[in-house]
Amino acid sequence: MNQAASAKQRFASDLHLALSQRPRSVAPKYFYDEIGSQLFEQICELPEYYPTRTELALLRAHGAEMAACMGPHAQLVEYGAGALRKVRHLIAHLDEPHAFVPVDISGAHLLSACAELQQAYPALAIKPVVADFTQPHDLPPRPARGRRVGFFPGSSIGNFSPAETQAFFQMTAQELRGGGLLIGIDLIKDPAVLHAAYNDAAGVTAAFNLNLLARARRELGAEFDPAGFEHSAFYNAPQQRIEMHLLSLREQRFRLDGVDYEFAAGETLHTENSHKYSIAGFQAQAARAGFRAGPVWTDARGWFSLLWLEAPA
Ligand code: AVI
Repeated sequence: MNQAASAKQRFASDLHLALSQRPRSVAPKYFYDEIGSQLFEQICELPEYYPTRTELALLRAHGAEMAACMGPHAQLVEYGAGALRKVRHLIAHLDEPHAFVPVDISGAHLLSACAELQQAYPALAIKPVVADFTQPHDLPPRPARGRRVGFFPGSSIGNFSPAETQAFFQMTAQELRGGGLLIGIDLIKDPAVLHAAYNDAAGVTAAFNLNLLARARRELGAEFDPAGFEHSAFYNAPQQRIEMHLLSLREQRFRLDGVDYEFAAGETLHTENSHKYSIAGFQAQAARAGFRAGPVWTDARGWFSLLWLEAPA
């Protein structure tokens, strides 16, 4: 079976599983087909969605200090690399970097982003790794002189479950031992700000969420009435997270591969959690995997932070 066919089969079996359980819940990775990835790019530009521009401003203002934490001759590994826009603010300040190693599951996008980056930094050794970084993967050998360091921006960690978060810390503490990790996190704040960020006036986040169902129709031939579902996003204060759901507006049937799934009015398919953190709480979670807290950079409103975490040898 080729890669596309096996990805399609995994989507189908995960969706069957999601629809069979109560409460119904599916992994947010299924947002990101071509259309979903474009919608996410648009979300990052929305006036209400502050994380991307806040993190970029921190990188612009403090990239030199962050690069200094990484040290000379560093091998910089970016997890889930995407368009490679943010990392430029580190690369520009790194002292004779050994190599840049972006790790991403989407090979075609990764390679075209690397080609663009290479034009801006012709002398930089770029060694892309096409892999799911949450699964066991190989990296190029460690640098002889500098340290191996990591970069995980965007508060992407916020979309992980607590178990996945701990697994990520365990994996990176090992992979980056003797180096460190620079990680972006979205902070706990006024729920009204969070609500606006995930319920934008232009309806882009709604389209992003609903694209998961549209994708099931396009790719898997799922049969349902798209008008029967609505985007729902709210702050769950006890769990300190935004939850996104697809809300069934009435009693209806969703058919996948000839199997009928009944939705009651008001029933949801839970599509994403986006955890929000306190700095101390996040550092405590990382410490359980052995990371030691280092410098922290936060914007004036206290909405977003980049944290340096040292990984002991
Ligand atoms: C990718 N991730 C960090 C985004 C977030 O804010 O949790 C995904 C997103 N979902 C809705 N808007 C943006």
